[in-house]
Amino acid sequence: MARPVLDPQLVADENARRAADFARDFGELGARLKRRGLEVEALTQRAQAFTVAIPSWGVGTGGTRFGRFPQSGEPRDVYEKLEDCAVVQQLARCTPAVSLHVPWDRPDDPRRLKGAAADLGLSFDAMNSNTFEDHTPGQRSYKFGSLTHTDRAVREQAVAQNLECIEIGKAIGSTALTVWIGDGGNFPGQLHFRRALDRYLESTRAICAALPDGWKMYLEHKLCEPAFYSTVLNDWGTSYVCAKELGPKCLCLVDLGHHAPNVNIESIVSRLIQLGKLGGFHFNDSKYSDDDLDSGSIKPFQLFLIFHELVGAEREKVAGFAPAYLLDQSHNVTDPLESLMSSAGEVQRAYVKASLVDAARLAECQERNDALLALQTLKDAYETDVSPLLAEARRRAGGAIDPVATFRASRYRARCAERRPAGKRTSGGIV
Ligand code: AOS
Ligand code: ZN
Ligand code: ZN
Repeated sequence: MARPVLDPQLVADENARRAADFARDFGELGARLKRRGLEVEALTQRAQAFTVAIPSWGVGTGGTRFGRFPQSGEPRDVYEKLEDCAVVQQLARCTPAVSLHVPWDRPDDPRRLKGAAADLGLSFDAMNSNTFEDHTPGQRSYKFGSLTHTDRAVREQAVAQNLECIEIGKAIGSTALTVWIGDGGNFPGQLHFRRALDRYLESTRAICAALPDGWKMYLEHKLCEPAFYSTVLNDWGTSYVCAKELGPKCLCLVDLGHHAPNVNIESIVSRLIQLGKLGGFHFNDSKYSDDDLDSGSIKPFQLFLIFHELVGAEREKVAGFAPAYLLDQSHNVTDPLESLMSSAGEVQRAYVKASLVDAARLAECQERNDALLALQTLKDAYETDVSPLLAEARRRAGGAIDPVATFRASRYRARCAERRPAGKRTSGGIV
């Protein structure tokens, strides 16, 4: 049994206050869905089965290069981060796993960390290596790259860091490694594009060779930042070519903020599914670039269309299709726990809404080239408010009908501020 961080009675009381209105809303949604031939019970069970992981770096306040505004009561170490993740899971009930970032959250005793997580009812998702900044005094610098650096010794150091991640991951029960590098150039001519990619392949091949059986390695491409002229793994096509070259353990990871403006991400997702190389997602939202805003806050229809591709692949039982889902956001102006709870709900919402699509009718529209009715078919699903169904999925699992309101009622952050005095510098979110 997981040790609850918040008093379960408080959650029950908050739910009881909302019970009457909620029951009416859930009943009405059930009736509406039934008229369309959809079963609310089956959909609620689908919602309950859906999960998205939380990044260990997401529970600290994030920032930009112009600064960070920490709030009181932030977690000061990886154990307090786990406690915060457990609060998100207790209320949202679709975030049972944590994705660990090394060295930001390097555990001194991985087995103890695994035990602490299990005590809170949490497990570990993909490991994340960090070779995009210098963190250990005396180590070789990543200023001009890591896995693709011109200096072999720097590349070897970066490979070794990834191997350390795998070792920690083995001890805490993870089965995947996500590799994102900041390697690239700020000036035309700075990098020899082909040689840099050759070095990337050489380094990632060495990492791949160390993956235990049953493990996956996810390659995360990114168009720009911190390098602003070119990056080595710049787009999904390059990522696909590398993943194919590296073999079956290696797959592509799509971070929604890592593409050129207006790129059709859902079509990229469908390509990777078709090519058998879709490994997973970093969910967030953006207006301009890698803004790392809350999922579903800017382009919820895009998120729905991405899930339309994912649910379609699930429905059609595409071989080997089992993508990993993670939130990758920077919470600069909100309480990170509130953002994580509501973002997890938005991703789950997109999944459930995509499950409402009348696939047979859509296929017919596509055959007849009926563009207008095809869009209408998608919109029928997208415009259905499934909020009561999501709330029911949480309630049944012991979570909150309204997670953010319940979190505020718990005064968790204020209580953390008392027991987590500032002083010790905490590693925040993404800065
Ligand atoms: C960077 O832009 C990538 O999205 C990374 O996946 C992630 O944000 C990072 O590993 C956390 O620092
Ligand atoms: Zn990412
Ligand atoms: Zn990013």
